Amino acid sequence: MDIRLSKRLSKALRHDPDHLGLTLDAAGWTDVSAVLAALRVDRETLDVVVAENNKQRFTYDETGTRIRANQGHSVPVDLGLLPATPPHVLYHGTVAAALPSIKADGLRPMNRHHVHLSATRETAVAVGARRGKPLVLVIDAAGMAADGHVFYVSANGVWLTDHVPAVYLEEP
Ligand code: HQG
Repeated sequence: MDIRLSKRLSKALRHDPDHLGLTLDAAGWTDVSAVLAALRVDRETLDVVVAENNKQRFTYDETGTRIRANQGHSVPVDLGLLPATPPHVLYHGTVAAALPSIKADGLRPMNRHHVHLSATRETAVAVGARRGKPLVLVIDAAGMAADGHVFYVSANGVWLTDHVPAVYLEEP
């Protein structure tokens, strides 16, 4: 799989469609034909990225003519995700430098639409390692849900919520 192409696709479908002259609809979809032209790749190459991407970041619609990112957007899109009941605990991978601010404010979505949470510690380690020595926070997701916080799960299994108040974070 072409990792560079995957990263360009993430940028186009999550953060900066304008740069390639693409337009996302309200739910984040755009025409596959426009993506192929903008990225100058053929359909087979794109199919491999969609199918083999290690996080299943992209989805074709049922007709195969449109494509979107499954999560991670900074541009305003409504993925139409339905609330879901989370597992008892979820994990968030970060780095020690962020901890004082996280302890004060809880987890914030920062530039994305939601706080991104992982179902496994292993995934959270990988997420944190993007920024340095990974530090994994354990989140009392069941407690949050019981207190009325809403969770969503993206098509590729990333758990999403608006804010994790610090009280639900287990100190590392
Ligand atoms: C931190 C990747 C200070 C947070 C990954 C993180 C994930 C705070 C950074 C997905 C904070 C935001 C998302 C607060 C949160 N004060 N720092 N109050 N609250 N932070 O990239 O979770 O490869 O937006 O800990 O695998 O790192 O793109 O979020 O370090 O699934 O598909 O602020 O992105 O997926 O960074 O990563 P991000 P994330 P993809």
